[in-house]
Formats: sequence, C-alpha cells, structure tokens
Amino acid sequence: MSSSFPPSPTFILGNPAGDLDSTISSYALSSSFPSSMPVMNYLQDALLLKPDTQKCLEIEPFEEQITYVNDFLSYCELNDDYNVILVDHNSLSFNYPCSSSLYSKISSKITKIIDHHSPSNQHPEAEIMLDTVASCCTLIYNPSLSAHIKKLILLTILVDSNNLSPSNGKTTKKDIEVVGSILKDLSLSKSDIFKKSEEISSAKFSSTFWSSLSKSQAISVDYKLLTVNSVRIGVASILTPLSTYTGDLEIEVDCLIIGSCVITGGEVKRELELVLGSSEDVYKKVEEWLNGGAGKLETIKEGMYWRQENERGSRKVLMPELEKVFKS
Ligand SMILES: [Mn+2]
Repeated sequence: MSSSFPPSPTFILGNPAGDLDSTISSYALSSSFPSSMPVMNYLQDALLLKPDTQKCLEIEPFEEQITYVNDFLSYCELNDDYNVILVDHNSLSFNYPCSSSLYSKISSKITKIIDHHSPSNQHPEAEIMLDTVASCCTLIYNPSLSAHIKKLILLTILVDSNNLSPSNGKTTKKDIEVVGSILKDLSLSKSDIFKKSEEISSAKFSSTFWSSLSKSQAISVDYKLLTVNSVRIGVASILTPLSTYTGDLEIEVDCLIIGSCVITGGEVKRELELVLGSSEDVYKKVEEWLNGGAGKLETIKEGMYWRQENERGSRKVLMPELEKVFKS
C-alpha cells in the first residue's frame, strides 16, 4: 500500500514475465539504492505459478518488503514524485491493465535501465547498461552487497547459465567472474551451491507442477506480450510437452504462440503451438512465417505443432524475429 512507500521512491521494476532473474534483479538492486522499492511485475498470487522462485526463496528467503504490480500502478497513478529503474527488460510493459496515460507517465519516470536483452530503444532518455550476459543478476552484482543479496544473485546466475555451462550459448566471462567472486567471498562450496541451483532449475520442470495446472494457468507462468504496429501477440513459454494440455483457449490478443521446451537426458526438444485470438490475419501471417522456417528457428510442421530444429531458439530469439515480420 502506498503508505508504506518511502518518500520520493525509486521503483525497481522487473519484466512482466516475472521470472527468477527479474524477481531477484529488482530485489537485489533495490538494496543498493536509498528509498527504493523492488517491484514484482506480477500479482502476489502469481508466485504460486513460479516453482523455481519459490524454491530459491526457500533456500534464501527475502528479508525486505516487496511490492507487486497492482500496488505499484495505484501509487504511480496518484503520485508524481517517484522514478523508475527497469531491470531485466528495456521496454516498459505490463501484463496487468494499465491505461495509456498512466503508461506514458511511468515511461517518463524511467531514469535507468539494466538489462541483457536486445535493445528496443524505447526509452532514449534513460541511462542504459546493456550487456548480453546469461543473467541480469550478473550486471546487478557489486562487491559491496550483503551476503544475503550475493547469495540470491549467485543462485540466479547459476540457474540462468545452467551452472556456467560452456555449451548453452549463454554463459559469458562476466558471469563466470561474478560467480567466482561470490563463491570466494562467502566461502561457499561450489558443489553444494551447484546442487542447490539444480534443485531450483528442476523445480521449473517438475511434471507434478505442470500437470496440476490448466492450460490457461500454464500459459500465464511465463508470458510475454509483443506489441508492434498495433498487433498484439502473446508469447508463452512452458516446460512440459504441448500435449500435456488439450482443449481450446480464450485469449485477449490477436494470436498466441506457446513455446514448449523439454530437456530429457540433456537433449533439448522445442515445440511451438499457434493459437487463434481476435485476428485471423495476424494468425495467418504468423502461420506463414512458421511454415517458412521462421527466421532463425528452423521450424518444421508436425501434426498440430511446429518442431524447432534450432535448440537455441528460445523466446529471446523468437521475439525479435517475429517483431521483424510485423515491422515492415
Ligand atoms: Mn533475464
């Protein structure tokens, strides 16, 4: 609630997919800014849909108060004296209702961006720190943080880099350096902490978790919205085969892409499903794009779904390629 906010607060806002990296990045960065509040770009209830974040917070629980998107938006609507730092994304967006005037207001309050995604150049007035490291937490790290914050950062980088795997195309020298510094500084056993990060990662893939959800809950676990030239396409990531869910889905966007990623015995299998929303034209254009191999994704239609040959074709690769289709 707004009464518990510090005067002239700096809000540290993570991305609306609200993954572990966003959650920990905003919490960790707020510890080094006076009068700041970490803002989770999701509702408190959505925490139930984040088994990896829950596992991580079981290992190292939050010690400070956090704010959720609904309270943040109400505060921003009613007050003028605040500023916003974006972490783990570089273009302001919400999965929660936000009027265009409020969006513009918040947009004008963005002073800084710390991120590891491709640049959108949506906020040219903000100071930008962008680097393609495995985890945004790598960019948040500084040696003067508390042991509590360092441990959360460490766990998140290890989860995002798959324990600094050299073969996942994500781990960089910077990630390795930050992990090395924290391990040394906190005198942690590398094998113990690697095991903990594996526990967090595998919570995300738990089939018990995924099969307990409905299809619409499953797509809200990790959902991003692509908006380009008034076209709105939802892009959801799930970590269970697409065949886990049956039945139709009611969606409020033009169309929806559900990307599934399953790792069995080290082998990555990626599938895509396209769901029709309010625009048949948009659906057809995306369908055509997928049938044509879809940029760098190398998609092949198999039954109801597209199989992705390119196993590195995560949503981070998919979204900029898809954006190009609708930009022209
Ligand atoms: Mn991230």
